[in-house]
Amino acid sequence: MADDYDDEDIILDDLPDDELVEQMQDDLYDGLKEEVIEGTEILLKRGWAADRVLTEALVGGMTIVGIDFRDGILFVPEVLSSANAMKGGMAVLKPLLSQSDGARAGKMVIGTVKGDIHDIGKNLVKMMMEGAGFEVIDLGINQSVEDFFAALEEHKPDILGMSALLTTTMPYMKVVIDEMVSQGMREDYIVLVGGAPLNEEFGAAVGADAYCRDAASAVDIAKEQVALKRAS
Ligand code: B1M
Repeated sequence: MADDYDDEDIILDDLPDDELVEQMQDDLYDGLKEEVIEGTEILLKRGWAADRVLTEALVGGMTIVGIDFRDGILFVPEVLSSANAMKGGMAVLKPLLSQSDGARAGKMVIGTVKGDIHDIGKNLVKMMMEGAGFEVIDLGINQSVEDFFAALEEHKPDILGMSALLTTTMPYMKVVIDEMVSQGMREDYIVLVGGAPLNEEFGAAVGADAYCRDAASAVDIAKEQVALKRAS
């Protein structure tokens, strides 16, 4: 039936790389998890590095979703299914991004701050940090000062990482850092912050050691900061 020509008729494996990436971005947009997983596997089979699949196909697709969400074209349920499709692709990439050569580069506790339930970016940071040899304790979303402090006490990490995706929740990072200062424990930890609405000025203003633009820079900055801390 001519009318039935839709995504089901597309054989992903027959598409050249550029069209496959475009198709995967469409599938992510439409929340088609199985197709996103299949596309991810095909690109890997074709020799793409895991971080390239992540950046070009998955993060690229989610950027388009973000624009249409902002513009009122997509709504929460649709964005949730895109996020679910993205997580499907990320699960395929996880073992590859998390391969490490054994030596522990350091320990990090990370969470999304109170009031905020976005976790895709944080999860990526976790994967990339693990891939670089860090041990990462992921507290999840909606974390209060008390939650962060309990985890610091329990795990004694080198780094506290905080994520926020909302302009309304990013100030909570300062609440956590200020409380660290008042309890005399700020200098015991490297504090790294990240999330789409943040920038370097914000990181400095809240008293973090650094703002991390993306997961790859989080890894570089974490390595640098841990080396500095160990040298001092
Ligand atoms: Co939300 N949402 N959302 N959302 N959502 C944004 C953030 C928004 C920008 C969309 C828009 O309007 N364009 C907007 C915020 C506007 C603002 O604050 N100015 C927004 C809004 C308004 C909302 C709600 C309020 C909508 C509503 O209910 N009316 C609501 C809030 C819920 C809450 O948190 N209380 C809401 C809900 C949701 C969903 C649940 C539907 C879903 C989240 C699903 C999930 O995470 N499991 C969702 C999504 C998916 C998005 C967008 C579309 C995508 C976010 C994402 O995953 N990006 C987002 C638009 C956008 O950002 N383009 C949007 C991909 C990810 C890889 O990037 O998270 O930036 P990112 O992470 C990067 C870096 O930032 C950095 O590294 C990561 C990897 O490179 N990084 C760190 C992040 N955290 C780090 C921590 C570190 C280091 C680096 O620690 C050391």
